[in-house]
Amino acid sequence: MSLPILFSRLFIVFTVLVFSVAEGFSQKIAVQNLTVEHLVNPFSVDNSKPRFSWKMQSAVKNTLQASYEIRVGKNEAIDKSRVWTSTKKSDQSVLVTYAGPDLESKTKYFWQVRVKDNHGNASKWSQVQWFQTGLTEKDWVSNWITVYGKDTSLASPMLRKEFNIRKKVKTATAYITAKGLYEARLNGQRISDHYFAPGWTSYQDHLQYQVYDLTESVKTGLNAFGVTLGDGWYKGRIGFAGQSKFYGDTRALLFQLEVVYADGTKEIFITDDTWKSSNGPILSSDIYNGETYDARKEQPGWDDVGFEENALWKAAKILPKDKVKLVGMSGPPVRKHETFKPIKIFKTPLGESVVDFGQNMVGWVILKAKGPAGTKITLGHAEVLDKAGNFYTTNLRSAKQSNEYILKDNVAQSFEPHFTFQGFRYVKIDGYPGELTTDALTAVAIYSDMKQTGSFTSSNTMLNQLQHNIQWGQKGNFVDVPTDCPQRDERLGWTGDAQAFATTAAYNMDVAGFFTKWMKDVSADQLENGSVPYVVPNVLNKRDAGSAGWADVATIVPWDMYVAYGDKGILTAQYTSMKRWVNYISSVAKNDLWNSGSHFGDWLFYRPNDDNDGRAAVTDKYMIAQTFYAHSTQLLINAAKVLGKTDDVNQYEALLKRIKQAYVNENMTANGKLASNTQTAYVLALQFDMLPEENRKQAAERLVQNIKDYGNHLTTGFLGTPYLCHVLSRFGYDNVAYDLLMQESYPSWLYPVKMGATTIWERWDGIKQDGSFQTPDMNSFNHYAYGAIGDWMYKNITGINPVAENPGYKEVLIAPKPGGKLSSAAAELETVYGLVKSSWTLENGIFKLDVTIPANSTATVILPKTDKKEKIGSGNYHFEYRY
Ligand code: RAM
Repeated sequence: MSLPILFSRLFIVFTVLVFSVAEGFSQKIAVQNLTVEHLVNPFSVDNSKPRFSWKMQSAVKNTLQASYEIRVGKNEAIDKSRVWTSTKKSDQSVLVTYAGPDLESKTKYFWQVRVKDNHGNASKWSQVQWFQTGLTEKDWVSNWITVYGKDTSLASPMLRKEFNIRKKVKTATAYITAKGLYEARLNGQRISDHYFAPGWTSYQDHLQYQVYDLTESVKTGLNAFGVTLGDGWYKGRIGFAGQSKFYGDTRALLFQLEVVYADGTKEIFITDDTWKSSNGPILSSDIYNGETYDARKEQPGWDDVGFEENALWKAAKILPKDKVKLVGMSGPPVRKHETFKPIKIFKTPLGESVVDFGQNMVGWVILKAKGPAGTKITLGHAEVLDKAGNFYTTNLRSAKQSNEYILKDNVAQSFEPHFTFQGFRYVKIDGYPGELTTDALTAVAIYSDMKQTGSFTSSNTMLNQLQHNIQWGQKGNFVDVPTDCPQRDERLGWTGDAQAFATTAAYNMDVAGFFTKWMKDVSADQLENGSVPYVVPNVLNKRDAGSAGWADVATIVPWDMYVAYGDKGILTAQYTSMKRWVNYISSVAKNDLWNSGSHFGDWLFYRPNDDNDGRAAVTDKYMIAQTFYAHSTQLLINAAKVLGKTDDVNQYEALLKRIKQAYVNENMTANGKLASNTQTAYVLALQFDMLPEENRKQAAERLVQNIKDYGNHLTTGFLGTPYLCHVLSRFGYDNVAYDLLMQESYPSWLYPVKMGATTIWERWDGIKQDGSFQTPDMNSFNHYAYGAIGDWMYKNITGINPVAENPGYKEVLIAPKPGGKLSSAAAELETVYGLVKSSWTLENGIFKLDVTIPANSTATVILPKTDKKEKIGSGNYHFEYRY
């Protein structure tokens, strides 16, 4: 057969199955990656009916789970300590609900699972994993304590206490939380690698506690606990109005250590007024401003046994009981991640000593120094250098972002801050004794411990840098709460940014737990009338709420998480909040038209200055609001369908029809032109199906014309941007979507890349073409919103799509769309079923596609440029044909 004939038709050259079988397994299938409530071996499960997930590994193609058997017991010998077994013919392997007898609080349960597949293979029992239930209200027997007198000092108080562990220990478990932040130490060592505990929640409503297994760390006899408290979000500066003490003015600690001795007896150690407190080396520590640390004030041994408390150590004070609800962790803790060494140490034209770490990141610098006592070293942090190459901090507004270390006598010391973080690539160092070498400096990135699940690469290096920037925008702004920016005096949970970026976030990393936690805050901070704040946790004014595209986070994120992770539970948990938000809009709408209230609109859209009136890309805010009214209503209907709420489905379907009709009456001419003739107007109208079927094609044409009129540039802001390329693709304009994506001149996604960005910028032109900056009032260089294009890249370039009807990638749609002169692209996504891969090359007119689908999942592959749809099961597949 000659080559042309060979390639004349589509055919599958070969299908190989690559599989990995865990060492020691001779079985064809195995069960791995066990999680409970999205987390690996969680410590504080509050859900009385926790949900179990696992992944199947199979050596056999087209594998589905046919049945499972779960068992839960009270110790590792599960069979002998069994509390629940469930055997079911079912292909469910994600979030299977516990249905045994009531679980006891503060108890560790062990579990494992085994499965059979559709080919008659059986797995062995999985490894034993566990989960621990949280404390109930009555389990808390400890007291909130604070410092002696009033908590007025800027310094971080240290609290200490020695405990006598009288006998051999079976288990020792510490439950800790704080108002403010805490760092806990036992016998001279930090007890965990968590940072910023207890995390930021809507503190007026609920506060998280952490659980630490200290069985291996406590010793028989005396043990010393030392806990340092920081201001954090609770008491420090928060919000851009310069306020502090938003949640309270008194930092406090709640600590409970529960010991079970080997002989079965129990003892509980608590915080009370026998604890002592004193100030130490942290003279001040503030999230925006940074930390001042005076090593001369260290009290060596304060966190260990045998320390002699001098007169400065005063009895701690017990605080009255309060009503704050204590909850377990439903998301991951913040941890340290990548470290960076300087790529350059240099002097700026102004003579500043500056270090370049090569990556705009969030975290801090670990500094080594040695010098005469009293030497003060200051580390300033900046994201960028200015046009002249000098250190630039004006865009930080009033955030000082600076750490100060005061040396003790001539010993080598290593410093890092405790209760603050900085957004930076460059560090300016003043007062360093001796020569500054790279050895003295290490930058460390900190963020919520989300596993990376996605990767995307292509033959275009600028596109790859864009993907890198999107991922670093996510890392820097997913520090316990999804924030807009991590560096200036803001760092708030802006709801609009979070909703815009959520689907992209769920490709890059496992954000199931992260958003589960934050959505509880969205519900908690929802106003009585159902409106949703601009920021969550809400530290702005109560009435700062109800902006279209921001408040809709209440419906958008739960739905996105349901689709990405197959988590029906988040819809159940958020349903009331979703409905309250839609009902709020209805309550302020007149004749089904939402044309009141204050809205950010298509925030930071392109404002051309060469236009007649400079308003060509302005989209009417109420017109936008109406599209989000429809979108939120649609998502509420979707959720109601999943949850079987038929009455709601009917009621809101009728409402949705009226909303769309009202939109058309108000905003569309008889010829189908929209009141605002902008990209965002057409994008939102098409994305949310606002227009009658017969008007859509021409609307898409107008959108394309508008893009052409701007010389293949986008003009969209925060609300239009996430959907822009999706709408183009949906209406057959992949080529135009690629033109926008590959556009390197401003405004475009690649313009900042060309300007050397290592993260996503807040504005399309944070740094202008002449090297000058946009207004310092609002010019973050680490802001993920425009990174929402990542979703389109995964879904369209490499073609990895979830299928909402069968969420969590139980069913996958692989529909790659080559274009943009790319000769290859590849993406991987670790889903809740396992690894999905799609990679293609297009060379010499031959298109080759490799696809991997995990066990217990199926896929449809739509091969580009053919009408061919392939239904496939799990396994690895190769497709190849002339393109
Ligand atoms: C600024 C930031 C933020 C945005 C709000 C409306 O604070 O740009 O990202 O959501 O404005």
